[in-house]
Amino acid sequence: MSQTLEQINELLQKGNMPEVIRLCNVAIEEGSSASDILDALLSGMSVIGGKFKRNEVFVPEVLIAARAMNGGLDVIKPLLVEEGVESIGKVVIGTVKGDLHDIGKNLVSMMMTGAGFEVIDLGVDVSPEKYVAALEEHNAEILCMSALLTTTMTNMKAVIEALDEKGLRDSVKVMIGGAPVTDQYAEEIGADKYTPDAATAAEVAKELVTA
Ligand code: B1M
Repeated sequence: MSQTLEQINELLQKGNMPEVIRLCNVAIEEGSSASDILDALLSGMSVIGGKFKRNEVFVPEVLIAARAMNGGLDVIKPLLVEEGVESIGKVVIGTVKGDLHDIGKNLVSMMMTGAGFEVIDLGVDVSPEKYVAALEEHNAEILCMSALLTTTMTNMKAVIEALDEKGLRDSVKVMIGGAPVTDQYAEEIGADKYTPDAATAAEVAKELVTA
């Protein structure tokens, strides 16, 4: 890892958003690839995640690290996203109701855009009604839901039930993901696909619309 990438990793852990943003731009000028910069950001976030788990840091520290992470992601977004790609379909994405974690969801959103999808990002804490309304408004082929909490992943099921009630279930492919989510859970709630990471999610979505 270059010195700049190491600094990005360390400053992200300290939650220093302005410096993370500056150094991401420096790394690009130095010729680092977007995926190398993403690795540096993710590895810094993973250190914070471990410390959070062991009660060595608390919510405020995690929150400022997450802000720095999102700041860095914004810088590399144009590099991750291929320009001038014709839309291959529409994706509605959001983090489920009660859940405020958005870093993974933002990554999925970027990868989907990069794969050529038009992405309608509903943000966090998205109710079943809001997902349904967005699918109806945009006529999207794919719905992606993210959940990071064992207590909120159950809301994915509520969304699928709402789609059923509205008669929309057969017109949309439902993809789910997030740390506590599994293949088995996808099967249990009747989702079409679980994917473990953002890059795989984009690949699978492409397969779904071209199948
Ligand atoms: Co939270 N938090 N958090 N947190 N937080 C976790 C998730 C936790 C595992 C930490 C821990 O205790 N070890 C734990 C959950 C425990 C559980 O339920 N089993 C936890 C907790 C408990 C909480 C609070 C309840 C803490 C509290 O208040 N006491 C609280 C809940 C708030 C709420 O949501 N209502 C809370 C709050 C927060 C912050 C606000 C401080 C902050 C979020 C800031 C933000 O997102 N803007 C935060 C963070 C940052 C984390 C950790 C440290 C990091 C999550 C992250 O961004 N990872 C996390 C610990 C951890 O995961 N190690 C933790 C990086 C991201 C790239 O990974 O989101 O997994 P991830 O996304 C991956 C894949 O999962 C996948 O792609 C990405 C990789 O390419 N993916 C998808 C994600 N979504 C997908 C959707 C798809 C496909 C793939 O659709 C098709």
